[in-house]
Amino acid sequence: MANPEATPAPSASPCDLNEDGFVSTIDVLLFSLTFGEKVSEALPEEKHQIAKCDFNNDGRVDETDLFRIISEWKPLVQTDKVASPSLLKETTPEQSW
Ligand SMILES: [Ca+2]
Ligand SMILES: [Ca+2]
Repeated sequence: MANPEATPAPSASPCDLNEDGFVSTIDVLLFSLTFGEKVSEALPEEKHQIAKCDFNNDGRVDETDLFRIISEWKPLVQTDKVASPSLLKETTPEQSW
């Protein structure tokens, strides 16, 4: 029986784009670089990253995928690798789009 209190495996979320085990600001930053892109129109070298950000596999990175990563984003789990956190400071999970 699965324990509902159990923490899922760190790499379980597709939103963990840099695969460090957390959905953090870095992942949101990576996501933002592909926002609005279509997988079918992506350059070959960008296709993998864009497909990765298309969490619901509908062929493009749009609001649906944004809601998904924000719902999984743990802003408190920050690393010191983010150079410009002020860029993302105004975006909170509570904010309506
Ligand atoms: Ca991550
Ligand atoms: Ca999508």
